[in-house]
Order: sequence, then structure tokens, then C-alpha cells
Amino acid sequence: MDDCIFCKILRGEIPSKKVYEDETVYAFYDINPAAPVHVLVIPKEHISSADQITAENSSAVAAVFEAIPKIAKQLGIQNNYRIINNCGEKVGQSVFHLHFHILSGSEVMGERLI
Ligand code: DGP
Repeated sequence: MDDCIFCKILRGEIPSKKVYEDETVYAFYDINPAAPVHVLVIPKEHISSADQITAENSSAVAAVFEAIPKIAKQLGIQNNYRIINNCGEKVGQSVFHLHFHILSGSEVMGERLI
């Protein structure tokens, strides 16, 4: 997508601090970290939100979830992190390219949200 910030990051038009990359998935540090470790994991395919996942594009989402344990291991946070997705503007989604926040490393992380 031409005007999507994360597509621009994938094309190298906006710099990012890469954590992980494979054929289908890209992960990079969030520009505005909400925890000591805050990484965004995205499919390279443009999917605007979790609400747009379908049988046609879900393999990219599966690839994201296969990558997450590898990323966690690489970051040294295995089995100790939170995965968050904001789906829709009203719940705080600000970038409309599907992404999963990986958060770890703060005292707050010990508290349950739900
Ligand atoms: P959300 O609010 O759930 O849509 O999360 C979007 C996240 O994307 C937010 O935590 C900030 C991050 N973000 C926005 N623009 C950029 C950028 O240009 N670079 C990086 N690294 N992160 C960005």
C-alpha cells in the first residue's frame, strides 16, 4: 500500500531497527516503546487489521506466530512476554497494517490485564 507506514518500512523508505526477517514476516522495535522490550511483528503482506484476516491471507498470520517464539528467543524473553493486537481505531489501532506488539521486561508485565 502506497501510503501505509509499515509498507514504507518494508520498502526501506522509512528506517527501522530490524529484529527479525524472513520471507513472510518482519519484526522491528516500536518507535514509542511501552515496555523495556517492545517489538512489532508484521506480515509483509498488507492486511489492514485482524478483522481482515481470511482463509486467503491467514498463512501470513500463521507465519507471524511461528516467528514470534524465534524472536522471543533471540531477545531472551522466551516464555515471558505479552502479545497485543489493537483491532480498530476505537481500541487504539493507529497503524492500519496488521501488527502484533511483543512486550516484555517491566514490572507491569506481571499484572494480568483480563
Ligand atoms: P497501534 O497503536 O496498535 O496501531 O500500534 C502502532 C505502533 O506503531 C505504535 O506503538 C507506534 C508504532 N509506530 C508508528 N510509526 C512507527 C514508525 O515509523 N516506526 C516504528 N518503529 N514504529 C512506529
